[in-house]
Amino acid sequence: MAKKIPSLLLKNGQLATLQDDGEAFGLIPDGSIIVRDGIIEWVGEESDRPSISSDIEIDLDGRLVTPGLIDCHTHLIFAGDRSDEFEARLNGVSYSDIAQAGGGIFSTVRSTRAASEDMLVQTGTQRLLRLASEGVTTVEVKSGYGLDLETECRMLRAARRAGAATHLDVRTTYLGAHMVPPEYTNRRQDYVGYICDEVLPAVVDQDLADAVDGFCEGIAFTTDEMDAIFEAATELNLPVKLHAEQLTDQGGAELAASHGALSVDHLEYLTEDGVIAMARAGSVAVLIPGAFYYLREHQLPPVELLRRYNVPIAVATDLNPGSSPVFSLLTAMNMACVQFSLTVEEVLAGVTCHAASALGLPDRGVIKPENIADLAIWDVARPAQLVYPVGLNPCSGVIKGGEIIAAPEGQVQGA
Ligand code: DI6
Ligand code: FE
Repeated sequence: MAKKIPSLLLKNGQLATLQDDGEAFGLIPDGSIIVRDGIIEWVGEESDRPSISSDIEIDLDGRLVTPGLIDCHTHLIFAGDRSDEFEARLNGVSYSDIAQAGGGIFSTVRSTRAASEDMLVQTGTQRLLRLASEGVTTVEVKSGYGLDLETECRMLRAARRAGAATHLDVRTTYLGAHMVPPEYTNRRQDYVGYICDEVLPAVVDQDLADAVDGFCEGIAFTTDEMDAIFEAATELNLPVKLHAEQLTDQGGAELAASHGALSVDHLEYLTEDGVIAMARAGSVAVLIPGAFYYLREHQLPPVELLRRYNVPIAVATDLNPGSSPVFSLLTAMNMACVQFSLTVEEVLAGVTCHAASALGLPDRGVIKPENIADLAIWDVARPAQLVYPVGLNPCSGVIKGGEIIAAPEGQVQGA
């Protein structure tokens, strides 16, 4: 029998609903939320609230409530450490040079191939809980540090198991096209064939992935190679997304858009044609300020063009051991404001409703009836206080699927 989730009333809160109702943040200044069976039943002004009985009441006492945050791009299942490369980069060696010398992603591939599934689950769980402490309730996790069938499946299973060990929802993405592995050097086409004919069908057979991704870059995969992989993914009914135009313009955004990609990610070198293609396809632009910061990039993503063509913008940590060892979505949000000049409202939409679209999850990211009751409660008076400091965590409560994971002290009554 399904577990009975008590009904909940959250009252006297400032609700940043993210509803598209003309109000900044979809804000309801004195609002309540009624949750039943893990689903939002009613949301609105406290004064309009229907009188209902609920098992548990939380008096928010003016606190801000947002949808549970969504980190829609991470590589948080990995083994090993790359602080040596961080040091080398400080001494002037570039990220691409390190990759071409067999380090970078290859270094993490060696460590991850040697790691047990249990070890990956354990470290992955810790990283998920770190994100969760800042109000994150849904996280996307990519493979891509195994590259062979066995390790890729181990990573995806570990991601799912780590999710199950926490209260978070984990969505998994198969990223076999991260790098051409050493055993396929000079046999690139064979590796693409291996992905399409062997790994992808096995991943689908074992139901391990919710989407397929690739790294379209001078040091990784070409648009033609990604085209073949996306064809194979589409045959198997898996949605696609792409790391594109991070270090150079390869036309990856157009390619991804032509396959109806859920999202195209990074995008520093995105052109206007790429923006137009994404707008037509409805692909979300996932911006990654952590990688921009760590790689000390100078080329900014074309935020003005994304706005002009109404391409939805999401923001993610890209949590990975190389280009973005960022274990905090609030920090990534701050970086997106400071480095990319996103507004507070854009950045909050970028980790809620637009991040949900980037994962193809229409049931979350907005506080509205019929959505899953994933909520974050914050000890702040204004949304800007979420992103203004670095290193402060004002999250004082989390509701996941109607269950209270944490709540402000002394504010819960009932049950
Ligand atoms: N782009 C990134 O930023 C990460 N992967 C990718 O394709 C970096 C992964 C790493 O450096 O380990
Ligand atoms: Fe990435």
